[in-house]
Amino acid sequence: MKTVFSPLHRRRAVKTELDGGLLIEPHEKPSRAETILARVKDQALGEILEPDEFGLGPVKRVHTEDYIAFLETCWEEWVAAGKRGEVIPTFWIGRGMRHRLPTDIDGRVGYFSMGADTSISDGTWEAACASANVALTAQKLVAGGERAAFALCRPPGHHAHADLFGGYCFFNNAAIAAQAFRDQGYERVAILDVDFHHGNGTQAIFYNRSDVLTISLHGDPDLAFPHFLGFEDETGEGNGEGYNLNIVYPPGTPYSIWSRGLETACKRIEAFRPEALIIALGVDTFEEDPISFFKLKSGDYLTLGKRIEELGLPTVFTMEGGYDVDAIGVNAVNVLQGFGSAR
Ligand code: B3N
Ligand code: MG
Ligand code: ZN
Repeated sequence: MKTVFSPLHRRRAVKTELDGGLLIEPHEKPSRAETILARVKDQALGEILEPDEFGLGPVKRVHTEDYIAFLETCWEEWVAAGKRGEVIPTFWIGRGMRHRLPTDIDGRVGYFSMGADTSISDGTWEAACASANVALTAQKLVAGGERAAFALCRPPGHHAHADLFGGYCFFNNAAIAAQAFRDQGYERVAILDVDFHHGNGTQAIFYNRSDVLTISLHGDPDLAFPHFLGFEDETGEGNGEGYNLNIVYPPGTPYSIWSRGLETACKRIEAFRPEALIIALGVDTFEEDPISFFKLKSGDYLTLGKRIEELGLPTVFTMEGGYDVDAIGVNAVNVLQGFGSAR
């Protein structure tokens, strides 16, 4: 399987994450992608390509113009306003307040964010654009006839809404790739999110649509980020009714339980008859992950990859979460090798 990787991910190297009232070293750090790349090389998974440049056209198919413009200039605006630290939102739209985009940078940062966990500094824009290009290049490979491709995206994407950043995400790489398939004539596309966290951005982007099926398996949002979306009664709206599926699990969930939801997801995908599949691939379901609470083991990721391959669909894997850096390479590449081994 070919891997698409951009060294520009290194431009996203923020120093802070607000966690438990402290500014800590971010969990989402450059060594994550470097460790996965090293494992791809070590295992000779296949050719490694740099992404093509697609410009902002495909990004604008998913994200709003005002949000994209904000992301492009927010660091410069922040610095120009005399702020001394990294961009961290402080103020949000509270209940009863107006959804009106302010001029002031503090107001704009709050307007376009879902939390204070995701700092922004110099280079975040370049890395986010490169990450979208990585996903689009993998999509192009698969549309061109490759059975599957691995988009080694960093920063990740599945929390990003059309006009919201947070959960370490800026552009929704999986959604951008899915929309690219649609724009190239694919009638139905499925997105299966196996990251520990709910793919809230992906759900929201396609919630009213029946052409992109969105499924996420994740930690109960009653107990875990993103806290305010991802419950099982969210099934889609309007034309999209029945085209969103959330499967939630409690702390301590092992693969033997998690995989029952995977079976439900696979059955739903088969019934949908998609022409392409996107896997939002997070490995923060791992038993040693520092911010999550499932109990998957490294060997389970081989089994997961094999089950995805059995769907028999052209497949793009977009990298999402996973914070045990010592294991992230083995676990992510195990999914891809499990996929390869089933042929
Ligand atoms: O949820 C957290 C969080 C949970 C536990 C932590 N511990 C135990 C140190 C620390 C943080 N933070 C909120 C931001 C989480 C973003 C999740 C990103 C992700 O992987 N999405 O798929
Ligand atoms: Mg998920
Ligand atoms: Zn995650």
